[in-house]
Amino acid sequence: MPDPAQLQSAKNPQRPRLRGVRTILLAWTVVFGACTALSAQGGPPPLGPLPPPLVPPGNPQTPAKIVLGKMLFWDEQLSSDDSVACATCHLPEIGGSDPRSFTSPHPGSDIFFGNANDVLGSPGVAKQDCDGTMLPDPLFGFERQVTGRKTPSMINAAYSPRLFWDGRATGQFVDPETGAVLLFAGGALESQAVGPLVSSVEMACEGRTWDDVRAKLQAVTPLAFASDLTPDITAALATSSNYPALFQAAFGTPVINAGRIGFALASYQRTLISNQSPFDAFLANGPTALTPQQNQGFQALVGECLPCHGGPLLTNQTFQNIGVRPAGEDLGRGAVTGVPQDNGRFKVPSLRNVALRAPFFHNGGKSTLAEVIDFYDNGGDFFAPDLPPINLSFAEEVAIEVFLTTALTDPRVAAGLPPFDHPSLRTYFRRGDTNRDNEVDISDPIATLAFLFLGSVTLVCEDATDANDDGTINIADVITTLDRLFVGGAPLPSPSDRSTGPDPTLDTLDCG
Ligand code: HEC
Ligand code: HEC
Ligand SMILES: [Ca+2]
Ligand SMILES: [Ca+2]
Ligand SMILES: [Ca+2]
Ligand SMILES: [Ca+2]
Repeated sequence: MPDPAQLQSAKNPQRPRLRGVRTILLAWTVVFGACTALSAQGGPPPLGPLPPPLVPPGNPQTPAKIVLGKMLFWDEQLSSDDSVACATCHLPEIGGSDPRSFTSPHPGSDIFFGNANDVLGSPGVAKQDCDGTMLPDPLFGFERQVTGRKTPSMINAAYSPRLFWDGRATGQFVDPETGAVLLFAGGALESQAVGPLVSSVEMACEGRTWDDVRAKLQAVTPLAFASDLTPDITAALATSSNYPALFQAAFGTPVINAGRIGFALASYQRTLISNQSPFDAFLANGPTALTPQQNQGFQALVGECLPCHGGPLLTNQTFQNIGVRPAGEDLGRGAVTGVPQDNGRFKVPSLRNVALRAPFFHNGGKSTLAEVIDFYDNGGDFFAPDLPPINLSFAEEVAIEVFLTTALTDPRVAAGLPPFDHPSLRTYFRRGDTNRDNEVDISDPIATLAFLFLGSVTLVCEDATDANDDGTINIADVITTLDRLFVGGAPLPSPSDRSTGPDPTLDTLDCG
C-alpha cells in the first residue's frame, strides 16, 4: 500500500478540479455543454438524458425478434446439458451480473486457488463430450468450469461499441457459420451473442457445432424447464409453439442459424436499457432531483472520476490500465490489439446499477464500493499508468459511495420489472422445497427423510434440499427446516424459503 504522504506529494497541484459550493450547478452546465470538445479527444461524453441506443440498419428491432431473443436468453436448453442459460450468469436483479460470483473462484494466472491472483467469475458447464461423457478439467475436475473474468452487465451493453472487458467483440458481425459479414458496423451485441453457445466453458460440450445447436433448437419445447413465463412470452408461444415457428415469425422462414440467433439475442438486449434511476431525473431536471449528499457525490465524481466515468452512461467506453492487477496476469485489451501500451487495460464499465453487481472490477477483486473508492484514493493497487492522481476527502468518499449506491440504480432492474421481467430458471429454487411444489411445508422434511433413509425419493434440486446451505444433504437439513416451520427459526439461507432464486454458494450439489 503506498504511503499517503508520498502520494500526496506526487499529486499535481495544478490539476484543474471542480470544487466548492457553486460547482454543483457549474459541474452540471459544464459537463452538459463544454465537454463536446473533450469527448472528441477521448474525454467525457457530454452529459444529457440517455438517448436510445443505435440500432444497426441490418437488424431492425421488431416485436417478434425481441421476444424470440428473450426466450433464447432465458432458455437453459441453449446449453448442451440444459443447465445454463445466458441469464444464469446475467441476472437483471444482480445488475446484469451473477449472484454466484463471490463463491466462484477461477485460479487466475496460475493453477492455484486461494491466492491474490484468483478471479471471481461465473460457473458455466462442467467439461463434457458431446455424447454426454464427463471429462476431467485440469482446473475444475468434474465440477462446473468458472469463467476467467467477472461477468459484466448485458444491461445498457447496447451502447458499447466493443464488448467484453477487452473489447474483442466488435461492431462488424461475421456469421460464424459462413464467414459472411452480416453487419458492417454497430453489431457488437450480435458478435458477442454467438460466442457463449459454442464456448466449452460457458454453455457447450467440447467441439459443439452450430449444427448441434440448430438440431437441438429444432427439437426442444421452448423454455421447457422455465416457469413463471412473462406475458409477452406466453403470447408468442400461443401462436408459435416451437423454435422453427418462432424463427419464422421473427425472420420470415423457419430456418435456425447462428446469424439469426445473434440477431434475436441482440434485439432483446437492445431493449434492456436502464434509464429510470434518480440520476436520470437529475439528467432531465437538474440538481434538485438529487439529495444534497447525492449532489456532493456527483460533484466529487465529476472532479475526480472524469473523463473515464463521464456522460449519461458514466463511461467513455475506452480501455484503461488503472492498476487493478499487474498487467502480466491478464493483458486485457493488449491481447486483442497487440499494442504493448494496451497491456493491462480493461473497458471502463458504466456505473449504472453498479451497487447491485458486487464484486467489482474484471477480476471481482473488490467486494464493496467502499473498497473501490479506497483503491482509487490509493492510486490503484499496482502500477496504474492511466490513472490520474485522485485525492478524496473523507466527506467526498462517503458522498461518492452514497451517490453510487443510491442514485444509479433503476428500480425496474432491481425488481425484475419490464423490460427486465423474465421467467424463472429451473436452477432457481426455494430453499427447503425438496418436493418442488413451490412451498416449504412438512411434506418437504418428510421427503428429505425418505430420500436419506428409504431411498424412495429422487431429488430434482439438491440445492433446495440442502436447507442449511452447507453443501451436504443430511439430517441437519431436516432439523433446520422443522425448526423454521415449527419453532420460528430463522429464514432459510438465500434464496430463502420465502422466495425463489439461484444458489449463491457454489458447492457440489446441483439443481435441475
Ligand atoms: C458462464 C457464464 C456466462 C454465460 C452463460 C453467458 N455469459 Fe455473457 N459474459 C460472461 C462473462 C464472464 C463475460 C466477460 C468475458 C470477458 O470480458 O472476457 C460476459 C460478457 C457478456 C457481454 C458483454 C458485456 C460488456 O459490457 O462488455 C454480453 C452482452 C453478454 N455477455 C451477453 C451474453 C449472452 C447473450 C449470453 C448467451 C448467449 C451470455 N452472455 C452467456 C459470462 C457469461
Ligand atoms: C483513468 C480512468 C478511470 C478513472 C479516472 C476512474 N475510473 Fe473507475 N474504472 C475504470 C476502469 C478501466 C475500470 C475497470 C477496471 C478493471 O476492472 O480492470 C473501472 C471500474 C470502476 C468501478 C467498478 C465497476 C464494475 O462494474 O466492476 C467503479 C465502481 C468505479 N470504477 C468507480 C470510479 C470512481 C468512483 C472513480 C473516481 C474516484 C473512478 N472510477 C475513476 C476507469 C477509471
Ligand atoms: Ca490463483
Ligand atoms: Ca415443498
Ligand atoms: Ca445441508
Ligand atoms: Ca449452496
